[in-house]
Amino acid sequence: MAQINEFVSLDREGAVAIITANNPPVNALSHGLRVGLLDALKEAKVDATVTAIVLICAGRTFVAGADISEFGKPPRLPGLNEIFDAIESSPKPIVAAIHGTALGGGLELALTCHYRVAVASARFGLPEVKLGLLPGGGGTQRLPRLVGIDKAMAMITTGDMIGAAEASASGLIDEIVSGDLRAGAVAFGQKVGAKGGKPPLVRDRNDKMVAARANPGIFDEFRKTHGRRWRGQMAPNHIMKTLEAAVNLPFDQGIAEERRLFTELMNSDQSKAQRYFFFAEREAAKIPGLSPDAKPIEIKLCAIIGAGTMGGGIAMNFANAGIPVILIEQDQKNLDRGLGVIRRNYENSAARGGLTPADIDRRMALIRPSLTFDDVAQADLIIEAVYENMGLKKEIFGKLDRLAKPGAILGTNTSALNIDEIAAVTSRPQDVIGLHFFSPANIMRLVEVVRAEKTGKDIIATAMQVGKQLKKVPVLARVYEGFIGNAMLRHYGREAHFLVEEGAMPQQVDKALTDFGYAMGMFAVHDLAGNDVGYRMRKAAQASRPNDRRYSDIITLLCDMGRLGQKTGKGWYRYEPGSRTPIPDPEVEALIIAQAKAKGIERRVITDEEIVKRCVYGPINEGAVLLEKGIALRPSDIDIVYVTGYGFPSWRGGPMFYADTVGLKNVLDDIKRFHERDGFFWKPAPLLEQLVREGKSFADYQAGR
Ligand code: T1G
Repeated sequence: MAQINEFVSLDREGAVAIITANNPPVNALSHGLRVGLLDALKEAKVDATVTAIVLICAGRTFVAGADISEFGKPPRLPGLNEIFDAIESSPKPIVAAIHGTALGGGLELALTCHYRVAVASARFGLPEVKLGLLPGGGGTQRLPRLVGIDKAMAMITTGDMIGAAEASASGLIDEIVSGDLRAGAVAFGQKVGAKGGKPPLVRDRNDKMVAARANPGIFDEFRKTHGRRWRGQMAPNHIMKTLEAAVNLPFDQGIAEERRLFTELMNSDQSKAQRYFFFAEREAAKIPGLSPDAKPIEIKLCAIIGAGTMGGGIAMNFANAGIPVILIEQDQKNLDRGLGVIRRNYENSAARGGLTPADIDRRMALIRPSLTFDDVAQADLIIEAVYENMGLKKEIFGKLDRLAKPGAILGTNTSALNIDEIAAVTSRPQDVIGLHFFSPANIMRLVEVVRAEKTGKDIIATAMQVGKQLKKVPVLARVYEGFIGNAMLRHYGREAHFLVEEGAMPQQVDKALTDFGYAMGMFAVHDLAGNDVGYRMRKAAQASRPNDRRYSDIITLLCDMGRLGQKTGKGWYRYEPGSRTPIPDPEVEALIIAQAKAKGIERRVITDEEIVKRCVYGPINEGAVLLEKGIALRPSDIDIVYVTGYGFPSWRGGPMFYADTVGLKNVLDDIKRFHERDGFFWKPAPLLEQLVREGKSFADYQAGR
């Protein structure tokens, strides 16, 4: 075996040359790997004793794409296309041998090979759209030629992966290798090598393009069905243009169009934001100050107290990850209802093709229902998920302290209560931690991991690891009212309600926010969740709240009128029976105008710009406060929370990244303007003022930490 360079080796088995890429952790196509691949290809191609070449990767995965960390930097040759041309021009068949994930430039590399074989667990995808990009290495032109235009549209506009069985059925791969991948690929290489003749190129496959050309309406149809999800985003729309080019233009012209549109996206703010977000998600897992010997504890069994909406969703995450879980309730009725919801959720996923009946049975079998609280004694991790009541939570943690085994982690799913206070009722506060899941917990990716004052480092390390095991994005926070997300959300919500009193209507606020990129506006979300969420608390607070600040009571008045939202057919909007489409309602508009009059508020014309600024800058200002107080570790963590938990558009990077793109001075100037008008809620965060004084950004702040 010859070591071509640090990243590539060249080996032989009979007449088959084997090129092995080895660039941990995910064999990204970094410069060094590209150099090595090109040299190895050159060597194998000119060796007359070689009849076929196998391209395989060492480590846990095949190539997972171009090296994202090289984007935005001066390009270094050879580029990807030089490698692809070297492969396509080979007179000897080249077989890509795939395990793990063939993603982005990695799948494009495989698509330039003459054949593709894979192990059954391999997965395939072109996830560039998640980076605000499109496949820029020929993927938009080659993939549809193999799998057809419909599948290519679905795969590339979602960026979702497919498995080996689906890849084989759709013609993406030529063989699923059972047993050792290398041996299987070499055998395949020997077979095709012996055939002789010019190896087949994907670029020459036009049968599926001709078929698509016969149905020109497919693109608009696809846009009509999926376009709503792409609102405001450049990448999905550019992708559609490249796929139209794939069907309507000769291959090389299609490639030129792909390159043109790729370059546009690469230079766009949206892609910069989404590339920032990619690394921010990985950064969130790295906790400074957690010494290497803070060893995560292995969780073999979890127990969840409460089978309500949150408890049930959390239990599903553990079953999905293959971790047995005991689901504890007080009475059979609640337990049966909780299990029923879980099974229905799984059946809905199966109906969408996401699960097989066997998968459902396997996961349900991992969820052990129980009416015996003492069962917590067996668990390595216990998560309390009962409704928000401090007395009840203290009672439960008191019992846990007596019953849970030594070293068990005591987690609470509270979204608002003081975890130090909860921990204080136990003799082991170092084992208590907040695990704040978001509803629906089996879907939402965010988990706020809340360290209390005495939480041990190994408990924090374990909680972060469990979050990753559950395929969530765990973000560390400290105890504070609303932790990170809800602490920021209250500024967003407050301003939306005030804007409605001052002159806007719910539909104007919601449109301004969805145009900005939110999936749903504030008032539509209220109606979906129910305006009665927090009603009792609001009513109770009305009598005792200090009168040195402003409140909006419209949502409480709507509840008094029975306008609880979608569930009562009317809330901030009204809904036709069976429809979720919000319709502005004159009755609400009249209530709003009357409320403003009663409070002596003179309504005025409100611009969409003001709506966005007040609803977005409020959370930004609070974000700066959270950094000062050490509640959040870094600005990028705040961005992760707000994008994965609160619907902030990922193509704006998150509120803190967005603030940097607007310019902190501009943001501060507006906050000061709002402060002049409404002193109490808009005190500029000292950190924000300091950064502006120093001419720095949140990115500088993070880099300086
Ligand atoms: N480039 C650079 N670094 C990468 C990388 C990549 N493509 N993929 C992963 N990493 C780093 C990551 O930052 C982390 O680093 C470590 O690897 C482990 O990753 C021309 C333009 C493969 C499914 O979008 O989806 O090709 O934090 O923690 O959970 O068309 O990584 O340890 O320092 O995520 O096991 C397209 C991106 C690129 C795939 C593994 N490819 N990667 O998940 O590990 S654009 C992608 C992933 C492109 C071409 C275009 C996942 C994974 P660190 P990890 P994981």
